[in-house]
Amino acid sequence: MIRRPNEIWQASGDEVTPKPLFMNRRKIIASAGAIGLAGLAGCSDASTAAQAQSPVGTHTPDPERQLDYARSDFRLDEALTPYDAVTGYNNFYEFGLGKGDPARYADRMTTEPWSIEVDGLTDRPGTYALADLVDFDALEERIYRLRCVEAWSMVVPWIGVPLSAIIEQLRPSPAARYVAFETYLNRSEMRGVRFPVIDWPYREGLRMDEAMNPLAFLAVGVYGEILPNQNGAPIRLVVPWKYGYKSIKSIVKISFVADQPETSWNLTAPNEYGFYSNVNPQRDHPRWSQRTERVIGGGVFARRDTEMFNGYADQVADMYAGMDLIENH
Ligand SMILES: Nc1nc2c(c(=O)[nH]1)N[C@H]1C(S)=C(S)[C@@H](COP(=O)(O)O)O[C@H]1N2
Ligand SMILES: [Mo]
Repeated sequence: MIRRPNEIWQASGDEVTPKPLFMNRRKIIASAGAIGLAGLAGCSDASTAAQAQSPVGTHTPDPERQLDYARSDFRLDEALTPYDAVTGYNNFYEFGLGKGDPARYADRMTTEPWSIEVDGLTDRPGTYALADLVDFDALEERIYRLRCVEAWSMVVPWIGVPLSAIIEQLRPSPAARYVAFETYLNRSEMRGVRFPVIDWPYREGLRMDEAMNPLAFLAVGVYGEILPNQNGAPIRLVVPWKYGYKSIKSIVKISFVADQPETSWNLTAPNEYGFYSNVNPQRDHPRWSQRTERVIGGGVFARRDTEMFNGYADQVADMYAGMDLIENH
């Protein structure tokens, strides 16, 4: 992957936690019941207040893009990455290699209507409209850390549904041991695909037990609103214990298969990017260390130690019992 020294978020000079971010966090904690409401004057109706208020940064919420969702238990008690970084510092190579390219060019992608083709080892193959697959009355918010393989991370409030709910609805047969995903591909809308950085369309996959793990999530929103195109509208995967590239964006195809599917980065550079791609500070990338990570939006020098499975070991380590995680990186 290409690394840019002049990453735009780093250059923006935003080195302190903005005040709205701090307030937002307090309201979220209050609504999750982690602390009482005492001392939070003005925040008594915490959950609606948190949902209605302006997300962090300069962004003004667009009433047309607001989603209804419930909070859930999947959250980090940490400062959220500012809205402007979550939606302005992206990897979506279909729109270019620069971190600012997706925010600049992804608007050209047509996301409505959107359908998803389902094939392979399932009782319910076919072409599904987005609303037939995702129950928009059952959305929840999950705050997950996204740890990019390029050794930076963000803390993001996603809105969506568990991947397991969708898979159960699609009834894969017992022979389906993996699930594969494909991203939308349109040469006239995606200026980055003329570069053969990878063999388009972008492809990813999970073992079925990984896909059914309660942490695996399909996001349709972020920061209380419909996903912006640069974050993978209208639907993208979020697999928080794996490097960010597993979290495939703008999904148009789901296939249930018996054998381990091909995945884009593994095809491109197999010694650098494996199929599993679990976050692992013990296994350095051949060209850089994975022991620490830069905290996006936390200022130029903000770093943290990378955690095994990105901090989600309690929920996922069992799935890899007995596996050599250096070999199976
Ligand atoms: N289709 C597609 N999905 C993708 C990518 C991509 O280039 N194309 N980049 C991945 C990488 S490397 C990361 S780190 C995350 C970034 O998600 P974000 O921009 O929403 O933070 O998206 C992943 N999903
Ligand atoms: Mo990434």
